[in-house]
Amino acid sequence: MDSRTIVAPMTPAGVSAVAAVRVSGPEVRDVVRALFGEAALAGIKPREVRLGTARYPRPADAGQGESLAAAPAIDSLVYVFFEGPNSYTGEDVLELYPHGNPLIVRELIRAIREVGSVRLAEPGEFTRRAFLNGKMDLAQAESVADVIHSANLSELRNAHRLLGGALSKKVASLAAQIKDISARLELDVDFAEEEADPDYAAWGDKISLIREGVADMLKSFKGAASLRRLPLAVLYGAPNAGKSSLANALLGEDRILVSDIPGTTRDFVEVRLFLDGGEIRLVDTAGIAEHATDKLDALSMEKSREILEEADLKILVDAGEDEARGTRPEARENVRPDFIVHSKCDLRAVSCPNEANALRVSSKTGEGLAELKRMMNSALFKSDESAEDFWITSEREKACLEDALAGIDRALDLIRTNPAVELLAFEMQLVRRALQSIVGEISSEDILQSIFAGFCIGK
Ligand SMILES: Nc1nc2c(ncn2[C@@H]2O[C@H](COP(=O)(O)OP(=O)(O)OP(=O)(O)O)[C@@H](O)[C@H]2O)c(=O)[nH]1
Ligand SMILES: [Mg+2]
Repeated sequence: MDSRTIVAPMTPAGVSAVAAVRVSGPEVRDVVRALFGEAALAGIKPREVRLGTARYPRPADAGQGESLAAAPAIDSLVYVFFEGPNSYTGEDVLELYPHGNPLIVRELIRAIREVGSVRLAEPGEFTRRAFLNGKMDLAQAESVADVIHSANLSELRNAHRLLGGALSKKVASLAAQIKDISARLELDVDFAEEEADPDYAAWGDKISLIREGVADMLKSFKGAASLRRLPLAVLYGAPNAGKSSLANALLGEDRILVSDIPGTTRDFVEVRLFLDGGEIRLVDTAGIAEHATDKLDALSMEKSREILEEADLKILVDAGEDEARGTRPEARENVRPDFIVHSKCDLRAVSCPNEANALRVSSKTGEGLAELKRMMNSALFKSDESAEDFWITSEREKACLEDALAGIDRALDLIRTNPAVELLAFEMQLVRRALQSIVGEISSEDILQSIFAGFCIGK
């Protein structure tokens, strides 16, 4: 990848109030001149918000007499110039905020590409340049993608912690401890003749402590599969218990068919619900009766059972009919509920108490709905972890930590056999290198390629 000036839209294609386009590289000043004229370039100040009319650049061979004002306008827009190294990428950067019409964005980018040797940016190329120019380390660069793709508040907080350098700091501290151990080991190598055997037990204790730090980080790993998956809450219970009515009431709209005929819902119905902590999948299932009335009924109930197996939160909707029949609702299909909703409480007297894991709710009057949402939120989204807590999300970082851990275990094995100090020093070197590659102190072109290829254009 070359270091030519790059341009890309930062916002998705579509109609919006405002769009954003970013330009980065050595020819940014030429772009300002071409779009806004010589006077605009002469008066430009870094980080100053300006309003201007961007015009199609004049062809290089245009006569001197032609004024720039004669060129047709692309859009009147706001723009900001950042002078390197004080910019996102560390290079000169121009950000433009035209009206959010894809046609304008396309024309603007086309015009910018006519300047010098400006080309379209590859996915993630702005962030890649930020890394190469020392604006952030590799772990932070990877967390930029997490910030963009976080699906709920706790993921977002974690991504911000990583971007703030939480992982980088921890890695740096472990690498420093290893460096310290290595230095002492080397001293031992130098004075091996004069001194007694090295104190292997003391080395072992120190290395074990480092092992704990590495193992903790590894344990925290949550891969993309678990991250991108929205939490799943499932409503289940007897036919006619009011499950679909409850799903509608939670959504605040009549999405799902409701009737007083038991067996109204056949296929399970999935909707998206926004809770305070983020978006979840809410599934309304077909009622599970004690006996299926026909083949279709049996199939519906089978589907309900299947989706219950995947659920993060199983909410039993109980209208009190099981109780009236003398069976326990909790025993329904042997599925243990995480929570019981005593539904239709507007129809019932005090027969349904509010307990720790149960709630009186009426889809008709709205009683208990806000409380139910709060409870679903706290069950599905972990509330504030301490500020130092974070989890790692990158497969690459996980692999580096696994390498480090394997090296540490080899070192600990060696210690048990009273080895030559050189061998131990060598293993610790490898561990340190594995840790350093997390933040990109040691990285190859292939690794960079695979990391930034997963980014979106314009980031
Ligand atoms: N008064 C009152 N009636 C309710 C309430 N919730 C549901 N109902 C009524 O109970 C009947 C069944 O409601 P549904 O929401 O279709 O029940 P369901 O559990 O989805 O039923 P199936 O899909 O057949 O398993 C309908 O006539 C609803 O109007 C409530 O909170 N109060
Ligand atoms: Mg239903």
